[in-house]
Amino acid sequence: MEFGQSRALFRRAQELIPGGVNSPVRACRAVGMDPLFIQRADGCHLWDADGNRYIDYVGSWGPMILGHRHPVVMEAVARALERGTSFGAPTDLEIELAELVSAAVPAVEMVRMVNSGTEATMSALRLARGVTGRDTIVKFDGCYHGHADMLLVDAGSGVATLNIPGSPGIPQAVTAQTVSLPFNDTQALRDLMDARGREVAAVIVEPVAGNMGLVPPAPGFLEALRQETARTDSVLIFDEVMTGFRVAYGGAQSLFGITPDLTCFGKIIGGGFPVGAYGGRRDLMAQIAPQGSIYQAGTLSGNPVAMSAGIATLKALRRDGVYHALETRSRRLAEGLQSIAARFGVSAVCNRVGSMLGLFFRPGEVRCFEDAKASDLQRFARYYRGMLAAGVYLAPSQFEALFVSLAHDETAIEATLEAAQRVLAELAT
Ligand code: HOZ
Repeated sequence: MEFGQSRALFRRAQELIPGGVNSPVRACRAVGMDPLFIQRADGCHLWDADGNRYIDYVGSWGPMILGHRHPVVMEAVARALERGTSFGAPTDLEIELAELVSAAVPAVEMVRMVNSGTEATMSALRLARGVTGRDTIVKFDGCYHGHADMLLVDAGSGVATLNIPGSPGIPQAVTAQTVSLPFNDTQALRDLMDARGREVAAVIVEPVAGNMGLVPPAPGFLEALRQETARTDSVLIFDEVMTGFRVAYGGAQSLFGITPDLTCFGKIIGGGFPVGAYGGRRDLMAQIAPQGSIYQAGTLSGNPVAMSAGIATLKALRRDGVYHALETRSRRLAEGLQSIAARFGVSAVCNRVGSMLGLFFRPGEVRCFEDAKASDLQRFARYYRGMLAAGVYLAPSQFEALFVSLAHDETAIEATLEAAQRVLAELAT
């Protein structure tokens, strides 16, 4: 494979853009490569600037659940563009997307559109602090809720990938209000809430952790979060930026049967455009300005083009058989990867919930960030490079998830497994 065009673009990018990228993980440092510059995408495929074609399991880090350039999304966007690109004023489209989200996720009685998952989580936390009059927030190690100051504590995603202990520029006084506990450690949560529950404004969690690789909730963990927050009158926030409309149409909360007070969304609800949202109990959401006094705003919030893409995506996901198809293909991929690794004696464990997967290069279960961090990162990097050379585009970090889309048909899944067979055979040697 030739990468000359990507290399030239990367050189140019580094002159003006820090690290040559607009988000750190995609710089591919953890896998010892330079980033590929993408020229176009279609279905489950990406083409880089040198014309190399890949089967794409990044899917823009989650949003592309229908596959790239899905006709219903392309048509909706084209129709929206006819009307104009941004008005900074309400449109019917915002109501339609809000109705779709609320119908899918009954815990969302009211919802506010924003522009990213980061905005959604920081706004939900401001709301929780505002309504409770408390300052402390509880999160879990290896979960990543965007890059707001108070949340960059033992975080996953790029913070884990680049092994950043805590970012300069964040006042210690801000992170002092954040407690981070081990994911899936129910006892640690109960102990904390026994001791300090009445100081806790909110407990925020990725109900399925997707930023330390993929780590499902242990039985009883989410139930304990619900019980402890209810007992201490603190707010339970599910960060469903990745899992919303992904692991089920109603998100992880419908899959696991737990009702949070607030939910954050992003990725899929924007259909590939920059959208986030937070919503939940009416009595809480009614405290947001201008209905209430807790302030949050945004010029491009509810952008009509982005709303149209989100509406088209959610409507397409409502069709019969969609989540069954995602489940079947994702199961085949996960089981295939696991059995190929076993056949070649490569210590690896594949976690999966619906169409989100993580292959960790280590023996035994991965239940928390400490487990994930004990993976063989060098081996992951070799696997990544091998798969890329075989035409499979994965997230360039052990601490990110893989996303299967409806465009990943049997041919794509089997081609991926054939590539994995060659690469894992080589890794075994
Ligand atoms: N932090 C996101 C993934 N979990 C986005 C990474 C990127 O866009 O580079």
